[in-house]
Amino acid sequence: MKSKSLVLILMGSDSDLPVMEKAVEVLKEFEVPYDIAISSAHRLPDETAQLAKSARDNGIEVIIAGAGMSAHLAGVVAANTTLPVIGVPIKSGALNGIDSLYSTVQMPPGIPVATVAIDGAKNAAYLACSILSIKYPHLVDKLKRFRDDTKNKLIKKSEELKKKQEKQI
Ligand code: RP5
Repeated sequence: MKSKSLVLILMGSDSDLPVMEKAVEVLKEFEVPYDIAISSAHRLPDETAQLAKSARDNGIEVIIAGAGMSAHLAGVVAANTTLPVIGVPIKSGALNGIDSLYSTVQMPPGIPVATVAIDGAKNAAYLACSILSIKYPHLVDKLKRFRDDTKNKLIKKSEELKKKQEKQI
């Protein structure tokens, strides 16, 4: 693990990578150093517990954990660390992510997992940036700029739509 990484991204399988890469894109955009690993709660239980237990000492400040089906990864990670854990339920298997959502979000009191939407890896990364912004003020500016950009793009699209509509009348 790189000592400078602030966010640890974990996923239950390499099949989760296409979704979890969305979190990577956001962290890159915000220039937040991260580490990434495949670590299944079921197939690599000891390794997963060890990663979670050692994360704080390794300089990690937020963990993002994505898994599909009977998704216990985020919960097991949260059980083994007091760092904030953001869970990403992944759409996979016969129940299309409803199973992962319930497995990730329905944690018992005392062991929270901040759960985002099914396949919501982007929001997991934005939330990680928000948490980190408490300690790293430059992230506050980046988050504000990002939201302003999003707002301005939408206003522009709305104006373009209006013009298009007016031409059709
Ligand atoms: C979960 O089972 C993984 O997170 C993945 O979403 C799902 C299927 O895993 P693979 O069979 O594709 O490795 O543990």
